[in-house]
Amino acid sequence: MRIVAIELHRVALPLVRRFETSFGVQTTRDVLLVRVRADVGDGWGECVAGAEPVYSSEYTDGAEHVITNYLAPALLRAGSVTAESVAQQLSFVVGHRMAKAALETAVLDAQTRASGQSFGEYFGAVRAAVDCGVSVGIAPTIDELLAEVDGYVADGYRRIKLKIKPGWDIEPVRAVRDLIGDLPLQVDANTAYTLADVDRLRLLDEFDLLLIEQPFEEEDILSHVTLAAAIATPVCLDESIHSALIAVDAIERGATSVVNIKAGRVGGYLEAVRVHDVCAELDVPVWCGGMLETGVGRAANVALAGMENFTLPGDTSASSRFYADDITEPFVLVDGRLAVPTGAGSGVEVREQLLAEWALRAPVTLR
Ligand code: SMG
Ligand code: MG
Repeated sequence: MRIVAIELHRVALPLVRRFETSFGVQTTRDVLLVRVRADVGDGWGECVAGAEPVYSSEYTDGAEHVITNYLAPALLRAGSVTAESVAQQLSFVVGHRMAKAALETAVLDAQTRASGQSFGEYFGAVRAAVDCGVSVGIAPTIDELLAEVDGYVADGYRRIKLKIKPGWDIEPVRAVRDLIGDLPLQVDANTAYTLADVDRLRLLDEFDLLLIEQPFEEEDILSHVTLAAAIATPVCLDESIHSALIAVDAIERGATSVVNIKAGRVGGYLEAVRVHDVCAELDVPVWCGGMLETGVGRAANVALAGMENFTLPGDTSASSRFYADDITEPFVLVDGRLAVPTGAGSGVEVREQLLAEWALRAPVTLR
């Protein structure tokens, strides 16, 4: 295809409840949506970067800057672009995977809409609906945490994930385990611990958790190797996994026995599929992470999670987990699952009216 224009939309969505993690409290999502206008038709992509560089080095304004000044001009100049060519065409820019992923996804959406193929078909999804988990933030009190978890159990979620940090770990996990019985439970530390905490983290073994996600900092594969050898709970990397190459390295070194796959973190869905594939070859199960996506990103995540080796429930919750309404038709949980969209491309439509209503500013068009 030939790309005629690239539109950058900035939209603010209030969260239905505060979301606290070890790196801060979020009450709204400031999202960058990208529309590629091509000779074959349009496509949408969502940039998963947060408003501030406190979770990942990428953040929304930074992503918009690198897209405006480097990535979009390269694709607009390229002449011919396909979803399969984007990564190579953008490889002159180091890093900025979330920004690159947004563009690649928009190109993939345009390409597959034009050919009539769904994202699920393109990725090789083998299931029509995916098991869904929910990620639960740090709460002001254990009682408030239990009330929130109770609501998600009533909604039908098939797995609970608790955010933990030093000072909010053993007690909340014990209370939630007592509340939910044998419903699958896992924890996510978002890099809040150090090797000095190994004895504390070992106390989690008693709660029969599916996994502990990213206890140590992103660059520190070695400490995860040490922890994995010291505790029974499986260690799962999230922030550290920037590519299929790193996934293989971390698995072979014994740092991770389960992998959280997020397309934004690895530079797009094509690389996410490769991470899935290398993990499958190494017999390592994967699950789909979440970045509080709107329906645009959620649709693609659910399609990805339809692949064979996504054997654990993902952070693919319903739109209502974070938002009162969604920028696309909302994703609704049915029996603890979300249906993989079957329409061409991502299979969802951006509601232009809401896009205009929720806009932080007028869209920018790059040509
Ligand atoms: O989309 O359901 C979701 C959020 C899941 O907890 C979630 N994501 O580290 O896994 C993670 C966090 C990162 C998001 S906070 C920026
Ligand atoms: Mg995580």
